[in-house]
Amino acid sequence: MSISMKDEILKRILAADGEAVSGQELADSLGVSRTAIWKHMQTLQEEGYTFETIKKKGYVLTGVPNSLNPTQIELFLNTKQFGREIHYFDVVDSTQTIAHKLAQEGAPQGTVIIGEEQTAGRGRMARMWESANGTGIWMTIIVRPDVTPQQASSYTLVVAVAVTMAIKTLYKQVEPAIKWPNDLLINGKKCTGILTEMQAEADIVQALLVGIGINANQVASDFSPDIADIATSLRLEAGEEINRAALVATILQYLEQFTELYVKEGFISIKALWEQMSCTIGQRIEVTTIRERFEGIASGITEDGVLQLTQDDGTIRTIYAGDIKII
Ligand code: BTX
Repeated sequence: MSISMKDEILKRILAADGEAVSGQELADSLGVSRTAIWKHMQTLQEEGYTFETIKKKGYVLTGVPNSLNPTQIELFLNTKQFGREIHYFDVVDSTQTIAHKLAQEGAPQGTVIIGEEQTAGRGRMARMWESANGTGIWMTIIVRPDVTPQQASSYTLVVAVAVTMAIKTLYKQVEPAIKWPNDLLINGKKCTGILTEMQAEADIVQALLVGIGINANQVASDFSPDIADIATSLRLEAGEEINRAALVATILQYLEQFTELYVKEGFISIKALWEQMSCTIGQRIEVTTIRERFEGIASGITEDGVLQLTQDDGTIRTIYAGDIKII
């Protein structure tokens, strides 16, 4: 991704880590006029960055906006491929839609699409995903694993483990639990949803479009009445403002690491971690699929990430897709 002049200036000021950066030196090293630097500084201020200007020394950064601007994410990013190309928008209908298009055009593995706001954020089965402006993380990652379409169905579980690890690493005070297949709950309320869509041909996965929606900085009154009772945010649970850029970078790092493992060794390599983090196994659950509704004990998960349910008469059923309710 080519980096704009404004972002280059920002990177240099951020890298100075609290030391003053001279406007003249910026102008000289970037080969632009002093006035051009000043104009970019004005734009950065409009975006929410704050600076102190120290006479004869230059600019000192005093505050950053809580934004998902790629430059912010890059500061925390420690990956080879994931997040090295980021498409960042103020408002999108759905990051999934943009990801589908970019994947068809050949975007490389690890490409990330982020919207500060989604007007038509979606969950599974055409359900809506509430994605208000600037409070959450609404992103899609394009992944191109060398697996068959059948194997790819367990990838959502890999993503759930990566997001849980990232949250636990940065916010030790919260305990996210994975509710099969794609929710992260904290204290029983939904904080994250994952939607994995696929572009495939017969036996080949062209791309997985991994949509991750995380409620980060919402307060209770930010949720609509529809989800107020079932949703929570990391901020509400952790008791502190969430640095969304740091969280995105940490998720990408875990996701890259687990994806490599998954492609090499299959879901089996992540199964034990998933089981540790799951709040589903051992519970009595009600399963709703497109066709029917039934209940039993969630007794385990297979090496392919398929849920096993033991019914009251002892028969075991395998659940490939559906919604579950812990009862
Ligand atoms: P899901 O079908 O499991 O969950 C959808 C359900 O979750 C809704 O019917 C509603 O009850 C509830 N819900 C809606 N919004 C929220 C919210 N913000 N917090 C908690 N609960 C909510 C889950 O689907 C998958 C969601 C993926 C969202 C990402 S965001 C980036 C990407 N782009 C996009 O359009 N979708 C994905």
